[in-house]
Amino acid sequence: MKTKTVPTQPFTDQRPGTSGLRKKVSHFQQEHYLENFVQAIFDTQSDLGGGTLVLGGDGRYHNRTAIQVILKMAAANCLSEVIVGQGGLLSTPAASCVIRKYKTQGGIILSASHNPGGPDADFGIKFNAPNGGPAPEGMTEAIYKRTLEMQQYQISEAPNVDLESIGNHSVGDMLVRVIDPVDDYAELMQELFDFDAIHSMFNAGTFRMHFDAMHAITGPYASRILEQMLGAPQGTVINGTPLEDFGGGHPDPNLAHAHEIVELTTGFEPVDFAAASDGDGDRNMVLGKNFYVNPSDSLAIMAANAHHLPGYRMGIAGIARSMPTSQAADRVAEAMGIECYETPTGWKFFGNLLDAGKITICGEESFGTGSDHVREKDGLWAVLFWLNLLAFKRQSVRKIVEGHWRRFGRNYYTRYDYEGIDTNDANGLMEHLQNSLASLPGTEFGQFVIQYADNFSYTDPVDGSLSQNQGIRIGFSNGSRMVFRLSGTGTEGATLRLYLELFEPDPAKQLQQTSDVIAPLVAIAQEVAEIRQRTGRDKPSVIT
Ligand code: VG1
Ligand code: CO
Repeated sequence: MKTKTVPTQPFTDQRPGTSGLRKKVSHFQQEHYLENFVQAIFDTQSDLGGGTLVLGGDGRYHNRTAIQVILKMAAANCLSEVIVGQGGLLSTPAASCVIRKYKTQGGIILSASHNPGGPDADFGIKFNAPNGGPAPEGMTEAIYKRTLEMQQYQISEAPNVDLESIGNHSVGDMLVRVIDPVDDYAELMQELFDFDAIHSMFNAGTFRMHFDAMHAITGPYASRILEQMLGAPQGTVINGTPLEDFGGGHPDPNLAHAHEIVELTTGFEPVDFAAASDGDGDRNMVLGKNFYVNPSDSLAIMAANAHHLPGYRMGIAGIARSMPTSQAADRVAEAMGIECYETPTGWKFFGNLLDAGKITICGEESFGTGSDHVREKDGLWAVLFWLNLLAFKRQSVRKIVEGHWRRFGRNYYTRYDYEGIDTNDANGLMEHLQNSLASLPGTEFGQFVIQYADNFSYTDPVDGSLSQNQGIRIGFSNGSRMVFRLSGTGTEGATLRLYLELFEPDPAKQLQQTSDVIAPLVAIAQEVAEIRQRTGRDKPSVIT
């Protein structure tokens, strides 16, 4: 095999964000752009030389091209083996599962997750460590530093690999093992959940559900597991064929973008249960009949009920939630006498806690929940968790959630996203908040009195690493809270996220409209952050 050394120049914009490097496809198509980043991974992860890499993506436009490039670079960088999902497909949680199961030296996942796909949309790449989880900050910083000094990369001149045929292939001396992308993941799910109980629930014929794969990666996984293994009727999975542009949609499972599945839970003959996942299969939205489960509540409910399910029968060691996620999980942890850790946004911060056995269940408000079974959030896992819980409790989704509120209190919660605002305006708003922190405590807005205001920083309890500047928190004496932060996954301008939360312990007041309850906090947020004046926006672009 001939190997080429290609001269290149550094790009200065390859610092990974919340979850890898995400840019427009056209940006990735610049000569050497992808190659530089991949070479930086190989240069900094010395165990990959002579080792095994897992490779796959969510099937979006540019996935196949990128996979062929990475395979040739892997061979030229002396890897001994690459495990690839058939067709270049692997959901993010499945990639994590495969990395762990075959004890590889890491994985490269090609995805921009919930961002739209297609020639004019987004692409992304991230490295996952040998524990199966997203590279921690120290690692992503090392990769970024390396990109800044990149002068050359290695690539083999071998022909493309046939990604369609399962089995062994090669690029020069390197083995390329094309695997079924679903098999290992499906096997793991069988170990965690009571498939017989779920099967019986479908068999009884009275329980109806739909799953919306949003033309993204979870189609093949959901069809195999829900329809073939668990006996759900054919057609349970909708939009199940992965498309390079996700059918022109926005594969983000929330009330704004996944309206097709929401409509199946409302209106004429609503189904009992519905769910959707995102572009790369790590997010989930869960719905009952005429009922939406807030992701923060979902995390708390999972933590409170995990011990009912086979994979978690021994109980859970602890819980973690990202900082902006509601404090519903904290109340469960308190009741169970276990720890609830508050981490910065992004799954990479859960890795150490999971590895150290400090937590079993973790999640984020952004439709992400997961456990120690892999090191990524896991959309279909969450759906199976809920299905198993429904089969066990024989109650509706609404009953389960309302019962949880009665027991633990309800954390009313909502998130406002102001997308595509001017970067300078966004930075100005955050700076203004930062400068107000000292003067805010004690300020009264009607019954709301600010108790604390800070910029969240996190010291990892396992390795002591410090992550600063992770978002502005403003807490009130009645337990309410608001959080401001800028997104680290967007590819256009800036996105301001405002997270609002109000705690209601009184069961008689737990069944109100979230928007009504949260309204006073919206007004306070506007006043404190001067959102309208600084961004020119009267209202958010997305409310979840
Ligand atoms: C968003 C979410 C965050 C999530 C991240 C990756 O990040 O808020 O909770 O971990 O996306 O999810 P940000 O920086 O835009 O707020 V995924 O499914 O896009 O990999
Ligand atoms: Co995702």
